[in-house]
Order: sequence, then structure tokens, then C-alpha cells
Amino acid sequence: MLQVPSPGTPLIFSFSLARTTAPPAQPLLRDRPQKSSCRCCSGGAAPLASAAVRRDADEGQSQGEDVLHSVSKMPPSGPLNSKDGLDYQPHSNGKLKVVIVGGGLVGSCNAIHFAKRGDDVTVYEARPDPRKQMEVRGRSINLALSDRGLAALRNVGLEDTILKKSVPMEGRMIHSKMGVRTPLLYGTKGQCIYSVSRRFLNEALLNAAEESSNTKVFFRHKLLHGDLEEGKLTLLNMDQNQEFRVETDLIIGCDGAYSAVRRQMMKRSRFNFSQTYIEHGYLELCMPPVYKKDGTAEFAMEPNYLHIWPRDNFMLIALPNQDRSWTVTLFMSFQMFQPLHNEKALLAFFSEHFQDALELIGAERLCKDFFRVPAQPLVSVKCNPYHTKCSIIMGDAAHAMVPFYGQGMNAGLEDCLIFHELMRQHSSNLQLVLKEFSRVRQPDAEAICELALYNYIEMRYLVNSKMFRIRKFMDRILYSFVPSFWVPLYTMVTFTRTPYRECIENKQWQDRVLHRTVVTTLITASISGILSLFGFGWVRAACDVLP
Ligand code: FAD
Ligand code: EGU
Repeated sequence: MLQVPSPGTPLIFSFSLARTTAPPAQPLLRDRPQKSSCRCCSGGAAPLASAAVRRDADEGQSQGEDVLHSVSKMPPSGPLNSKDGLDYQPHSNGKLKVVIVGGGLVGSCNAIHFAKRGDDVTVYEARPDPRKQMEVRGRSINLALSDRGLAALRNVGLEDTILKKSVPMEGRMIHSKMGVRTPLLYGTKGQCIYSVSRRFLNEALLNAAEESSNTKVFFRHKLLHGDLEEGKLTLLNMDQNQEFRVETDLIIGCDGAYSAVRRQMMKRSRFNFSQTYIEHGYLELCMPPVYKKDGTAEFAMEPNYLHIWPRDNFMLIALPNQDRSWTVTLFMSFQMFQPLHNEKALLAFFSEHFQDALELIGAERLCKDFFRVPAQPLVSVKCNPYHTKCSIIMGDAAHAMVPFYGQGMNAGLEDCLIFHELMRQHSSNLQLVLKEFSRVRQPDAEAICELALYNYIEMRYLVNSKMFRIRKFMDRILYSFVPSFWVPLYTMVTFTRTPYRECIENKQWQDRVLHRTVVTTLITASISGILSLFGFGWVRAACDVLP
């Protein structure tokens, strides 16, 4: 188990040094909002199955009871005229046949990375193509993108495309119960994080993946089970309700927190796994733009901030969208969600705790959004190792975390980057790279999972403690005086690619230094007090000017 630092991390609750009025809203929007254009027409012909698809002999038979029969179909979307005996053959030229399970953020980013190496890539995604959907239901609508995620996007040439459609956030804006807003910048050097739409990001990654001729993406194709030692998978084509098998050199599990690939790994001995559901769930709301007289949409709050309403046992977080609306997420224990089962109770709750947000969202809209979907659970998953003989898991599949550090996607995208850095470093020696990825990455990913979980606990219990506030205050002073020497934990996590474990080690070092300083100061003060009794007034005077 990893040692979690104490006391904690977020600077968000240290109000001491911050200005108490918001600076004038200076929209830093990179791009004017646009009508979302139809992307579904770009694709053309349906993608063909990759050569990695294996066909068993009895293709024409009707689906029998025997599993082996029912799984021995070609994927119906595959090439109809493919020759018999298309059976899997390894590439002799160093190219890999790669199957990626999951076409979410990490899966599609991985696809581009492997395609750029020249590998043969097939992505199987259980959901329908988001580019052809009206509205994609599911997890959070927008996400905070920071350095680690950006580094991975840069590596596949997508950084600018994404940044253009993002809203920078230079700091947090803290909303008190009384409606007072306090900005707290992320850094002095204009450091910022970016609010991006999950959907836009996923679509851009999928488009880039499909651009390369050696990549095929199949939607509504779901992994059922497989043999991760032999590289054999059984999938379901959900449109035709048909099972089929594929064989491949490498399986990448990017299928999220409830990963099917990981479930296969769990069948093996000596695979460690644990998952924790926290008491809190989350629910997403929308704060619409304010329309000016000339019809243009404006943000209802200062745009370039991550807005936070921290309360004792629950909180509200708002991230800006391109269309000048806000996605507002309520984090609260399921127990506290329970009594909010009618509009009256809901409005009473909001007007007591989030009056300013209630006014900006509007009572009617709040009620509509709130009762549309129930609160969603939050899970933290860790496991070890991440690989088998010919498979690896990345992203949430390997390390789902609670969102209280804004690092889930960033860490997942960084996984892609690290894997490919290792491929380069070890001249594509796959066996070595798989082992190294687990060895190098697992402890760091576990560290950020623990940190996020710890931050969740800390926010609930430490916010009001005096010691905690003093610590935050000192952190900020030290950072403003010696920024290269005293880097706060969130800064290292968010604005550098320092391995997560090192971020925590640095924090533990800081804790020791501060602890010593406090102890030394106390001792000095008491000695000076004693001495002054004996008339050594000058010693006391000297001690008074110490920190
Ligand atoms: P997913 O995005 O879950 O994608 C997995 C894909 O695999 C899905 O498309 C799924 O359909 C598919 N799949 C699943 N099973 C199968 C199967 N059997 N066969 C085929 N396909 C399958 N992270 C940040 O960095 N910043 C944030 O601000 C942030 N905010 C968050 C807020 C909330 C409320 C939550 C819940 C998370 C937040 N995260 C944030 C975390 C982030 O959402 C995840 O870390 C990220 O989506 C992980 O990407 P992934 O590709 O690994 O998994
Ligand atoms: C939670 C939900 C502010 C998006 C942690 C900060 C988050 C995000 C913070 C969500 C917080 C909390 C940090 C970033 C980020 C802060 C961070 C949390 C994005 C310590 C869409 N967190 N999040 N810390 O410092 O490092 O701003 O849903 F409220 S971005 Cl909980 Cl930097």
C-alpha cells in the first residue's frame, strides 16, 4: 500500500491569500461556438474486418447450441469474399496485429499511436459510433485536460485541434454559501487547464484513427471473452447478434472501469485486483448561457475558471462549454440524494446551499435535469499487473479513479505515451515492453488513484480544520517566494509529467520540512520566553522576527 501524504492537497480551500472579488470576465475562448456539424457523412464505406479475423470452417451453418459453433462466424461486417484459410499469420516484418478493445478516449488515442508505428490496428467498441448519434448519454460531458493528456495529444498531432475547441481555465472560482466568489489562480506563470467536451475529443481521436489505412474501427462490437495467453478473442456483433473470433499478436484493453479484458485477466492466478465504491455519487446539470439583447450567448459566470461550491459533505463543480453553457456536477452521498425525490425538496436544498447557482441554472431547468437520470456511482479500481503474455490494459480498465484530481483521462492518455516511449526505448521488443509497462506504470497509476481517493476524504474531513488551513497558507507563501523549490502537489500533478510517485515523495518531503520548521519555531519561541524571564530581552526581540 502506498503511503498517502498528510495533510492534503487541494489549494481550493485556502482562501486566505485570494482576492475576494472576481476580476472582470475576460473570455479567453479560443474559438467562437459553432453549430455542431454533422460528422457522420465522412466515413463512406463500412470498414472491413482486419486480416486478423479468423474464420473457422463451418461458416454456413446455422447457429447451434454448441458455443464453438456459434462463435465460429466471420464478423458479418467483414469482407464477404475473403478466401478460406485466412487464418491468422504473424507478420514477419515486425508489424504487429493489434486489437484494441474499447474506442473511448484511451482506446482511440492508442489506435493512432499504433497506426503511426505501421501496425495493423482493429478497434472494437461496444457502443454505437458517437459521430452518428444525436446525443450521447453517459459519463461526464466535459473534462479538465492538463499537461499529461496534452502531451499524448501532441504526440499524435492533435493538440492544436483540441485546444482550439477548449475553454482555458486559469484557476478555481470558489463560491461561498453567501454567494461570495473568490478566484484562486493555478499558477503565477499563466498556467491553465482546459475544459474539453468528451464527445468532441473522442470524435477527433476516432477521425484521426480512421484516417490511417491500417486502422479499422467497429462499433457495436463487444468483447465477450478471450484467451490472453494465446491472443484469441470472442466478440459479439450487436447489430447482427452474432459471435465471432479473432486472433491477434497484441490485445490492448481500453474498455473502461468495468473492463471485460481485465475480467479475463482475473481468471489467472496471482492477479491482484480491488475496487472501491465511494459513498458519493454524481449528477450532471446544465447552466444555460445568458442571451444578450442582440441574441449572442454569454457565459453566466466568469468563463475562464473551474467553478467550485465546496460544502461540508458535498460540492458542486462547473466546467465551461464551447457553446457558453456550463456543465455543473453535483457530488453528494447517495444517502443525501435520497430525500431529494421531489421538486420541492430539491429546490429547498439548492436555495439553502447553492442559491447563486440555482438562480443561474433556473428552477425549471434544474428540476428537469435533476430527475432525468439518477445519481451515478464513482468507483476506484486498482490491479496488478497490467499485462499478460500478449495483452495489456490501459486507462480506466487498469486504474479507474474518483475524479477529485481531474486526472483520470490525463493518466489514461499518458499511459499511451509511456507505452510507446517504452516501445522506442526497447526497440519494439514486445515481451519486454509489456513487462516494463506494468513495472514502471502500475505503481504510478496506483499512486494517483490513492491521491484522488485521499483528496476525496480530505475534502470532507479536513476542510474545516485549522491545521489544514495553516498548512495551505504556508504552501502558497512558499510557492510564491521560491516557486522552483517549493512546488505544490497539485502543480506537479497537473502541470508537469513528473511520475505520480515522485509527486507524492516531494510532498512527503515538504511535510517533513514544514513539520520541522514548526517544531523549531515552537522550541525557539519557548526558549526565548524562558530567557526573557531572566532579562534576556534582546534574545526575545531576535526571535520575534523569525518566521
Ligand atoms: P472509457 O472512457 O470508459 O472508455 C471505455 C470504452 O470501452 C467505452 O466506450 C465502452 O463503451 C467501451 N467498452 C466497454 N466494455 C467493452 C467491451 N466489452 N467491448 C467493447 N468495448 C467496450 N478525467 C480527467 O482527466 N479530467 C476530468 O476532469 C475528469 N472528470 C471526470 C468526471 C466524472 C464525473 C467522471 C466519472 C470521470 C472523470 N474523469 C476525468 C475520468 C475520465 O472520464 C476517465 O478516466 C476516462 O474516460 C477514461 O477513458 P477510457 O478510454 O480508459 O475509458
Ligand atoms: C472533479 C470533477 C478543484 C472535474 C480538486 C481542484 C474535478 C474535475 C482539485 C470534475 C477541486 C478538486 C484539480 C485540477 C480538477 C483544483 C486539482 C476536479 C476537474 C486538487 C467534471 N482538480 N478537477 N485539485 O485544484 O488538482 O482546481 O467533473 F474541486 S482540475 Cl475536487 Cl487542477
